[in-house]
Amino acid sequence: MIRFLTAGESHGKALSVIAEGFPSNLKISVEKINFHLERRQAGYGRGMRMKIESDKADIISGIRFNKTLGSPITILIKNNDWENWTEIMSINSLDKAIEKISIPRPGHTDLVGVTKYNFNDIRNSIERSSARETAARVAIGSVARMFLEEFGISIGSYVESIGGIFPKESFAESLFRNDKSINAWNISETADKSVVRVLDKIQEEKIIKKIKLVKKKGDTLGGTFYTIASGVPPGLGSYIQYDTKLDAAIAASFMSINAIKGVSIGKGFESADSFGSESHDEIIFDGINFSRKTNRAGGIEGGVSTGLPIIVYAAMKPIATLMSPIQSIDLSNFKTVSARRERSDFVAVPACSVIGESMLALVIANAFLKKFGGDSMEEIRDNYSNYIKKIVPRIKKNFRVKK
Ligand code: EPS
Repeated sequence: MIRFLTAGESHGKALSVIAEGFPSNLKISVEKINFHLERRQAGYGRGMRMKIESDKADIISGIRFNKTLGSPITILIKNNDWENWTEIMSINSLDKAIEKISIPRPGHTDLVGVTKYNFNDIRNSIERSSARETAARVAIGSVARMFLEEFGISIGSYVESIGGIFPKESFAESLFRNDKSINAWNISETADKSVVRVLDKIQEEKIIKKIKLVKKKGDTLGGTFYTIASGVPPGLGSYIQYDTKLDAAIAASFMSINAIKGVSIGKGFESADSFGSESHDEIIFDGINFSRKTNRAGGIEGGVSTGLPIIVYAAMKPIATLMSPIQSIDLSNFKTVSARRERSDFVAVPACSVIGESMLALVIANAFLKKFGGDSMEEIRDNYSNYIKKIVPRIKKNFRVKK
């Protein structure tokens, strides 16, 4: 189905992504890609780099007259900062010596990177492991969103906590109650109005205060965020194999985002402490469709989508680069030293939530194509509507329900 690869170093010339598997005749708006790229760059607590960059998608292949061709889609995102790094990131070897980095930062890929790839300069692993790479994922994730929007599926997110500061009342409870028809993108639009992407004003003020303090101290913060997909039909994913389960694919994709240390679906860890009667979602029939009284399962049962919103909760650890560094070892002399300081962000949880949206869009688009796949949008639309309108009639027929 959808396969994609990203390439590019943080301070290299550009980032790029090449994706295959999107059908033909999908309408593409470059403005929409740029809109999500801009959302990823935002958030209070980011460092100086985001003042240098202004990420824009440069489409190289796969699209003609604003529609996909079914051929590989390639998108480039220029690194504005590259101009300041042409020597350090030179493709060709230089006559002059370039300063090597020998002090690893705990929590970053510095030590594991040089260990694994046999480098004599930590710069070689910093560049690719940087979260800058996620701009390429957001670019292709935006294409996945445009695909999903054609079928009424929307994706959104908001930040639940930063530095342990939670809202007085969690909005997630209303998601689990399934008490209103949720449009995931509307949640995102509300979150986007906050500089830290939270839904609670008082919480926002407290978080900003804490980030200011952390900046002064030269420390960093992590946090948690919810990512939601609404309008997802029942039947995506499968319970047949470990690698066909939708929740497994979602968890893997979120874990692949830089600095993510925890992922759960629906009530997740909390459900481990509840009774079965308080954990599962009672089945109802509203006269037209099956639904549930609640959505504690987060829209997935047995690896298959239930038709209710998919709810993913993820935890991001604090950024590893500290201006008041913790202990490390200088690899050039094995002496105990403080870890290296380097320009970085203090908090990137708001950006991370936008990246979560992109990964969720890609995973759902992939599962959608697996179920309804065809070469063109028209073919997929037929497959989809045929399935949807026959769900209840088929159950009635199979179970011999009298009219
Ligand atoms: C990052 C370090 C910072 C971040 C970067 C991730 O960049 P720099 O080293 O250039 O100051 O700003 O994130 C991005 C550039 C981005 O686009 O998100 C790191 O070390 O992982």
